Amino acid sequence: MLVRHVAGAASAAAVLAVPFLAGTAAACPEPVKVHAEFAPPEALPEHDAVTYDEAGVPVGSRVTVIERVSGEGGTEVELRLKGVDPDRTYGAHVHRKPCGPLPADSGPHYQDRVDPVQPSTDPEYANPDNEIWLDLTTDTHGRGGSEAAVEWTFRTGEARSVVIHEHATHTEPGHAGEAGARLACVDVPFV
Ligand SMILES: [Cu+2]
Repeated sequence: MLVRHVAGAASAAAVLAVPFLAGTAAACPEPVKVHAEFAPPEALPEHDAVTYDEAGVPVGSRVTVIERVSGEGGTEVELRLKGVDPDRTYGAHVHRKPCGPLPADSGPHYQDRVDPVQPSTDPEYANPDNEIWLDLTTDTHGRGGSEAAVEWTFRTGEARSVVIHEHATHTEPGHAGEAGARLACVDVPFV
């Protein structure tokens, strides 16, 4: 299930002293944390995490995503997977749209500086400083984790999901940002 720490903090601020709390909330917001079990796409929209490839990301395997925004205007995103293939490298990125019934529904990668040419495969834009890349390699028990840190924050409402891909992310011109099929997706209310 989705743990909306940030939503709770926001509504509490709205009920209490908004002018006083607004400043501190903006400087150091609560982390956004999502912890969910992958389910078939038919489970949408009640479920926050869906798998399109039950061999690579089994139903019942688990995902955790944590976003922390620093006071200096940077963003850290952490991804953890549990119960997926052992000894395997998965690609993973923050995408712009929510998960949907189809793998393509999550849209393109979120980019700080948006490439005027889409789909973006130019390393000038499709790189881990301008996007959030969360590739990870699992251990023998099918657990893995990764972390990305960038010096910018998301435009509100424009980063909505993390997509788990088939293999590691390419970096070469013409293929930068590609990581094969979209195996699974988890909705995250990034701020
Ligand atoms: Cu992706």
